[in-house]
Amino acid sequence: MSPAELERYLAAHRRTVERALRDVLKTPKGRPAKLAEAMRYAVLGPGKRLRPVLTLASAELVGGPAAAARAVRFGCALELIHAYSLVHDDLPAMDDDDERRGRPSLHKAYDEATAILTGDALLTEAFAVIARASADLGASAAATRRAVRIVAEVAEASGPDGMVAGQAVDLASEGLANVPLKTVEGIHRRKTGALIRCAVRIGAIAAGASEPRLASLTVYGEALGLAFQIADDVLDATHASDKIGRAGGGDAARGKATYPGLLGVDGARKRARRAADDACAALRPFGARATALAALVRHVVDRAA
Ligand code: GRG
Repeated sequence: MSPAELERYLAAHRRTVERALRDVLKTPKGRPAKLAEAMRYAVLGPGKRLRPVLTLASAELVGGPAAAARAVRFGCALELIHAYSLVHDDLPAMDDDDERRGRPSLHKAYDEATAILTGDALLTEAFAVIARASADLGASAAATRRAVRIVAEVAEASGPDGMVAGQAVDLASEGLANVPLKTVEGIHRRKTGALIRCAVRIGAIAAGASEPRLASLTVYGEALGLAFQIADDVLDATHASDKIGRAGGGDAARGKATYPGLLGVDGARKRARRAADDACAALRPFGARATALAALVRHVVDRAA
């Protein structure tokens, strides 16, 4: 798939996601107006929508366009969780960032209490979205098992053994000298990788993937998560000022261990390319139908080349 074709593919999938996100964030009667507005501010700002696009793409690969349509709201739930994590990550008690996605971070646009509550609301609402979307999978015993599995997958990826664990270890190792590569890998596997892996998996689960197909897509998701994080670190190390919404020069400037810091910029790029190769190899069972997912991981790595 050429870069232009990938761009068209991503744009079409992002449009589908944006429509679904707006629908998911419609304000029910009685919700406090400031909270509702802050939730929309957090989610609907200019993001890449990587996680819901992955859920859509994975469901489409396994079950075609109808399966993708049924999976989109599961992907939106992950985007709500991703947005919550960014809002809380920006708080003074965490990374203390004034900007996000090229705009004031939520606690700057509103206030700290609203930022905390908005994160809480987005995390909780994500599970309500999943519960509502589960009805689209049908009422059979198999469909119910898939829905319950999706709830568990999302909770595990985002909770105290997933993203929250990654964030906790990350904060604890800030400013420490000689953080080993293994620790850095563990931080990112849980902090960033778990949600990306989950995005791919829940799309496949919603579409009724066989266990071998799900295992292949899991390897893809893990390798993509690694490539994504390394590319992000390399972009920070090489041209931090070109990046939207990342103030302060990234993790290295905060005294955190990074892949370029540990492996050098060239070593980090090489490691990202190897991860992209692993991701593409995992797609082989799907043949030519997986070209978009293959092109996506190549694109992630090429951005940092
Ligand atoms: C507060 C529990 C808790 C967790 C926060 C993911 C995270 C954990 C913090 C984000 C820190 C960060 C900037 C990590 C670098 C990689 C990353 C996840 C970047 C942001 O994701 P993108 O690039 O963002 O998908 P957009 O804005 O495009 O959605």
